[in-house]
Amino acid sequence: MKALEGVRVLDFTHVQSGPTCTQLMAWFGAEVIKVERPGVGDITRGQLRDLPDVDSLYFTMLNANKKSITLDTKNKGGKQVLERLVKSCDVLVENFAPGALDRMGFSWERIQELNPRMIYASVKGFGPGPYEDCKVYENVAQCTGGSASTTGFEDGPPLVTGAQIGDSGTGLHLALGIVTALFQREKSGRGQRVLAAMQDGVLNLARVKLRDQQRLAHGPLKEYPQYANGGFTDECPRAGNASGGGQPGWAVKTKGGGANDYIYVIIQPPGWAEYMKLCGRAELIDDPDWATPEARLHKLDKCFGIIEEWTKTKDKFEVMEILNKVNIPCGPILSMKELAAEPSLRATGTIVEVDHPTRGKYLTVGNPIKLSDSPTDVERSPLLGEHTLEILNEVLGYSEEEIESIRQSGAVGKIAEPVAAE
Ligand code: CAO
Repeated sequence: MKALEGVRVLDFTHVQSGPTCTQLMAWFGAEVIKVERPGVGDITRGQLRDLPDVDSLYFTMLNANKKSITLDTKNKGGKQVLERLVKSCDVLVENFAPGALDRMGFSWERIQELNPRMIYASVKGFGPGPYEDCKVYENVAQCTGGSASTTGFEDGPPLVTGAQIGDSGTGLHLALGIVTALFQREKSGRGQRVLAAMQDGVLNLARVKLRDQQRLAHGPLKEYPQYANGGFTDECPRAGNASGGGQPGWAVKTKGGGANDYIYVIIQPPGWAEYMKLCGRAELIDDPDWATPEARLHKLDKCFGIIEEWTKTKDKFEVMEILNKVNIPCGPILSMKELAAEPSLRATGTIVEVDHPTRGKYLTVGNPIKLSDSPTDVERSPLLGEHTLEILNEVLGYSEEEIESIRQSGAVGKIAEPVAAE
């Protein structure tokens, strides 16, 4: 028995933010029915393809464990099927452009009429306000949520991060909203609206930077490189690789000189003596110009420079081993190539190999949240419309004659051939 078994999700999501949320729900055991436009499907099926005529990794890595039904929801017959789906699902998740579902004829009021227990969850770019009608993609959210203005080096442009905090981050926020609403429904019997705006989600993840904006009014941010190098304006600056916490940190080079031959090191007060012993600079352990955190604050670049002279003589894994032995936290900069090959991530199911009927084997990131009583089995993503007949018949209870008339109406497009069992 899985944690969300018995919960049926009408998955009206596309691209990344919404699919992240419904994929997680599927991994926790919900039955996720992805509704896609006939002939086209989720736009990501065809985006950034690495193989011709095969669902892209973009799609396959975000839509595991789901079923796919094709449905033209602007067609009269399609709307009728959608109504039946709304009545038979617990949760509707969508991330269309603002107003798209209303234009389809499925406003929140209408959904409540059809199914008062429905949880109607949306990702939008912005919450209510001047930008609420805007379409938004990942990097737009990173820029409008405060991440880009605080990422990068002090003398460089704002930077977006590789982690998809706007899309996948907001999908995670939405998933928490949905399960919370399901929990409340246990007591109230009613569904509710759940909204996760991407700007809000990014700002939530950049919370410490709003902390620093307010600290700035009361003096310089001593852990930022600007404290030694130059000064501050009245806006929270970009901190380069400085630690976001209370202890100074930086990425220093290691042996090899490759793009990812770096390790992130942190100087906590008890670690100073250990570092200086390793670096052959024991004379700095008790030198008042170096011995205390206050004395080091003005010359953190020099401190990390001394450490780097030592780390450059070892590879990043050796440095990690040596520093952890003396209780110094650090993190090698791991490339995607290294992560994909990491046996411990395979062993825990965080990286999973999946087989797909047209693509063959591929790697995906499995469920990063582990429940002791609800294990995750990662299954391949569905082909476009693969479960159309099954859903019409087994979930919605349409007879064969009714299905034939739905087909004739053009509501479901061309029905896919059944896929041979793997
Ligand atoms: N049958 C018929 N029509 C369908 C359909 C179906 N099964 N599924 C979708 N459509 C229609 C929608 O109703 C909409 O029609 P209208 O414009 O006439 O109302 C149309 O397809 C396009 O939907 P869209 O506007 O959402 O798509 P887009 O490519 O223009 O915009 C995006 C994409 C992501 C910018 C926009 O959806 C958005 O801002 N979403 C909210 C924020 C978000 O999630 N962004 C993250 C995207 S990356 O994860």
